[in-house]
Amino acid sequence: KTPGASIRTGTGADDLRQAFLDNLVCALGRLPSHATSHDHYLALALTVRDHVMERGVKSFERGDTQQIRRVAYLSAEFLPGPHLGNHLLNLGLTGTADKALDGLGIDLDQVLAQEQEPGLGNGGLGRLASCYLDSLATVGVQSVGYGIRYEFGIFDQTIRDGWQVEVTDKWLHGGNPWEVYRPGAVQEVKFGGHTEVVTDAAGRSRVHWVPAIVVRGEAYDTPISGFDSDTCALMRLWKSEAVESFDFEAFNHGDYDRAVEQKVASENLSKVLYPNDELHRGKELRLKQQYFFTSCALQDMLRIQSLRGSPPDSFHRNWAVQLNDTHPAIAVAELMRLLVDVHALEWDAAWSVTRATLSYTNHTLLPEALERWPVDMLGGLLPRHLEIIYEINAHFLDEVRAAFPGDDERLARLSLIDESGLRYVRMANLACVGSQTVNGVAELHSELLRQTVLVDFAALWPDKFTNVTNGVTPRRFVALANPGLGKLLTKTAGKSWPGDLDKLRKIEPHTDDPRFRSEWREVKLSNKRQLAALIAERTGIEVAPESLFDVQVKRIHEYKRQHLNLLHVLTLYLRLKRDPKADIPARTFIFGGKAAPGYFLAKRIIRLATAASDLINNDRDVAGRIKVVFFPDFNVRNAQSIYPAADLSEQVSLAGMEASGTGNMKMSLNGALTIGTLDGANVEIREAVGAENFFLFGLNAGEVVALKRGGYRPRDRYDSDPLLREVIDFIGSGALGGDVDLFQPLVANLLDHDPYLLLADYRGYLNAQQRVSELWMDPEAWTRASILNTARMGRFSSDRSIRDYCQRVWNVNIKKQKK
Ligand code: 26Y
Repeated sequence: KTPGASIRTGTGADDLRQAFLDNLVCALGRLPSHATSHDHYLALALTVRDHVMERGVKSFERGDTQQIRRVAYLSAEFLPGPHLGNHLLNLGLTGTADKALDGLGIDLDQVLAQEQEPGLGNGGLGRLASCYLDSLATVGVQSVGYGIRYEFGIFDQTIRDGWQVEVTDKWLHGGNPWEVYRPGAVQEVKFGGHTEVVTDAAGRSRVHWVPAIVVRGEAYDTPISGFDSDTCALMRLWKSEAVESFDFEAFNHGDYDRAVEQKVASENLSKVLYPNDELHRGKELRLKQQYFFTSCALQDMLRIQSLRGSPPDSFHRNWAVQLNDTHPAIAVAELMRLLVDVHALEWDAAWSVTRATLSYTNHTLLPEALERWPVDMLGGLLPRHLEIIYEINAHFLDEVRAAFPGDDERLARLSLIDESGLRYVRMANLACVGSQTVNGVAELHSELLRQTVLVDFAALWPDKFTNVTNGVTPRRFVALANPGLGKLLTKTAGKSWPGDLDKLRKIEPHTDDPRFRSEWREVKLSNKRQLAALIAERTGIEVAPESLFDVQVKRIHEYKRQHLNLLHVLTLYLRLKRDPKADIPARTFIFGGKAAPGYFLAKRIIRLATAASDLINNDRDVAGRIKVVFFPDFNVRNAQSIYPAADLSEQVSLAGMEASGTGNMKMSLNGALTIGTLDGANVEIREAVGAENFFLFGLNAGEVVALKRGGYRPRDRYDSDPLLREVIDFIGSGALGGDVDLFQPLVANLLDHDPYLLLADYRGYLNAQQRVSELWMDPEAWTRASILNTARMGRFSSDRSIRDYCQRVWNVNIKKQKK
């Protein structure tokens, strides 16, 4: 037993209470009689952290002997959500903590509510990274998630007069008890300057990079516990600091401004997360951020492996490095630089190591999201990397010429450099060339990748490509978020389901048991009551828990088509106005999601939702029939209240646009039925839960391409469909938001361009919504479908995704270490 461990990490309620009080007094310097709820949170967090740390330390020791190859997940974004409740769940300490605090008259829920979540990501990609760390720890794989410790994460969203207003996120202001600063893991990262050829001691020519600037990277570690597991994952985030606090030369000459300039510039690197997703802009600071954390991560891995006594040329045996999209794709050139320039490997040897180490996950087909950096910008910031990229490209294009002689167009398409106009470095091409494996995030997406964006790479290296369908952690998104359902599942399927989600199948035989069905409905209704209370608190809107909760929560994006959902809402409204007796079941439409601050149309879509909300909720004619809510500040914490209360999950993106989606999985897993297109993982969800338990509509990806190719004319749809005409005219009429001009840009966009084919899918969507209403009016049939959704979603646990990665991509054996 580790000395001292029993005092701080005892697992009885009395131990926990004592440790909690000790932390309150000794670590925080607070008298119990004067402590606030936030103090209680910090004290409990420190207490729980001790438990997690103890496991972490032991698992790292063990890892050295049991698992040679570790996984490094490089991601510019992580969205872990609040830690405390999740750790308690993973450690099996929730009840104990509740009891320990209860003995002091403290309410655990109130303590949990104090935590500020780290919003270090935009949406799906960042949340996926956090689900994967959770699963890596749970299935027992040694891993590190490398990223950036943004001082300001994604903005908090408030709604003022119906508009999104961004408020700075200050997640570190109350202190962050989860992270541990690692002075021993500091790294230096160079920028700018020039390169020189020098002769080393052995008489070999080497390239020496003389930088203009050096920045310090400081490591902050956050342990990520696994469910019922002795393994801990590590989230290691880098904070940038100036190497010297001041430029003393400038300072001594009285040039104070210039003296602090450098310090400020260095610290700016990890200052703020860019709030755009799916839109690449060539912002230099973003490239600096990407290189900064990627370089810190790779240097750190080399350091760790040298501590293990392993030479640089066996890097690939020690590390499997996953690139979460192209954001860390500069890793290809950086690893080459470190191996060739710093560790003196020959080019070819270094290239073999690099290619055996790295793998690349693509998360998007949208052309506007593909990262390309102007050659001049990249060369100015990273002169040595540009040289390396050119050299990689030269070797690569030779290979292409050999495979496809005389095909210059193919050469131009494959090249790492886009030379069609201004010259750009294509990061997806760089990632493909430097990787062992390339994967998409759902079957359809991986297929479309091979057919479109990466078609030439797929022709060259068909075996490099694979699919790993995304997954979500059932710990946070079922057990923690939906304890009522969790209890029912445990009672019916046994207690192992959170770590073995296929066990959910065991509830299927109970589908036709009336008692089970009524318990199922009771759980859902209770979740809806809780959400209704939260909605009232946050928006002042009263909603009926018995109504159908129709939910669309995700980033606001045209391709995700929140405005298609709104067309349906308004069509229903107009129908109810015309025909007050219409047989339409009561519905509550719930929207949530942030818009990128500079995304004009996305902000108008939010405004349309809030305008619909104002109009409909205050119209007595439709009282008790439909309500519309825009739930402000959709984040991980709020998601945990919303998913469990969803009856209907809106997954209505235009087919071929959503790489996977993961909210679709979270809602179906919590018993929602999906209305959706054949897009992303919807396709696989529908296969899993059964077509009869899924409301399908819309064009498929092939039909989308054909329609666009044939010259799509949205105005024809408008002209020929009276219902569509009525609702579009209504939006443009000024009846919503009280201003005729307000939604003109949206209306004009739909009538003249409609790039995401809303008008083409409108009718199919209405029909599918009609089927939703009909099924809802048969509660037994609805409940049956709801149960089957949960029962058959086991495949979508992120544990399965991680096992797939281990097998298909990382070549890591899973030796589950049971406690
Ligand atoms: C280039 C930069 C501006 C950028 C920043 C963030 C580009 C993209 C992103 C984030 C993308 C993202 O979240 N993609 C989503 O990844 C999920 C996980 O794989 C998918 O489920 C989802 O379909 C996809 O949109």
